[in-house]
Amino acid sequence: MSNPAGDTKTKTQSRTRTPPQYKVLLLNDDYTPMDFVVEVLMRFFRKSELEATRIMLQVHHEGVGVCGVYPFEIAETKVHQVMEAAAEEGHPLQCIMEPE
Ligand code: TYC
Repeated sequence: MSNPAGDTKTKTQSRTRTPPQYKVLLLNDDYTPMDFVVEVLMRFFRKSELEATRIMLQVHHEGVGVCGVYPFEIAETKVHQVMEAAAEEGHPLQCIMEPE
């Protein structure tokens, strides 16, 4: 046994375990209305109108922007919610996730 006394912690492990985190990203396109993107950021990512507008404009100008960082299943749910809302309205908005 590598730790016979059982009273020390392996140095390579973090003391507080946090689940792996995933960035949820919005991608720019030429057709989705700016107002719709702002609404999505407020509704699904709980952003203020000011912050939602800032993120939307960042995506518009730079091509991609971070909506938030979450554990895997929450990130996955957010991506589905955004894609479903966009599809319902006929917008080509793309939302993806990637490891932080
Ligand atoms: N580029 C879009 C427009 O000019 C606005 C937009 C912003 C679309 C962010 C998608 O993730 C996006 N209407």
